[in-house]
Amino acid sequence: MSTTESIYGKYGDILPQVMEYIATPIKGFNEDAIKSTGHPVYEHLIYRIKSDSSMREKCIRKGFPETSESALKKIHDAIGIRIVTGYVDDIYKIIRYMKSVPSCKVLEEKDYIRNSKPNGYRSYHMILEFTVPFEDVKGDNPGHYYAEIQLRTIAMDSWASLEHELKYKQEIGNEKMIVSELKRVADELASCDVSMQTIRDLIRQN
Ligand code: 0O2
Repeated sequence: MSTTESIYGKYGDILPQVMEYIATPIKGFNEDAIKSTGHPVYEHLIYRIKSDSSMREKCIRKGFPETSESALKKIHDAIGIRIVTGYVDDIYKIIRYMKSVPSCKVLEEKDYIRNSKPNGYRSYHMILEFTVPFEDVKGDNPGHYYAEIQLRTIAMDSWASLEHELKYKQEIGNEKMIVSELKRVADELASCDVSMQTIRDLIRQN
C-alpha cells in the first residue's frame, strides 16, 4: 500500500458511518434516561476515528504491516468513543447497557476505576466488537468492526487531560514533584467522586 493513501483504504469512508451507527444506541439510552428520570446518564459523548498517522505509528509499534486489515482487524481502536459522566455509578449503568446491545460483544475490559494505574489514572476501558450493516475489510456484510470505549467521570477526564500533557513534554523541570502531585490529586478527585454521588443520592431521595 502506498503511504499517500489512507491506511483505511476504501473503508475510510465507511468508518464514520459505522461510528455513528455504534453511537446511536448510546445516545438513545441517554435520551431514555432523561425521559424516565429527568437526569442524563452521561454529560459528554465524544468519538473519533484514529488519524492515519497515529494508526500507522501504532501498526509499526505493534509489529503489524501498515494495511487496512491491520488497522481494522488487528488493532481495535480505529473507532474511539469517550463517555464522560457526572457520577461513577452512571459508568457502570452504561456498561450494563452496552452489554445488553445485541450487536455488541465485549472482547476486553479494563477497570482502571476499581484498579487505578500507579500514576492515578482512572477510567473504564472496553474493546467492543459490533456487527453492523456495512461491509468490513474481509468483505463480510454484515461486517464486524471494533471500537474502544473509555468511560470516566468529569473529574477523571480533566485529570487525564492534564496528565496527557505531561506525556508530550520532552524535558520538564520538577517532574518528580509533578508526578507525585498528580497522583495525590487523582486520589483526592476519586474521593470527591464518591462524596458527590452520596450528596446526589441525599438530594434525590428528598
Ligand atoms: P492517546 O494519545 O490518548 O490516544 P494500546 O491501546 O495497546 O496502545 P493499552 O495499554 O492496551 O495500549 O491500552 P489502555 O491501557 O487501555 O490505554 C489506551 C488509552 O487509554 C490511551 O490511548 C489513553 O487514551 C488512555 N490512557 C491509558 N493510560 C493512561 C494514562 O496513564 N494517562 C492518560 N492520560 N491516559 C491514559 P493512547 O493511544 O495511549 O493515547
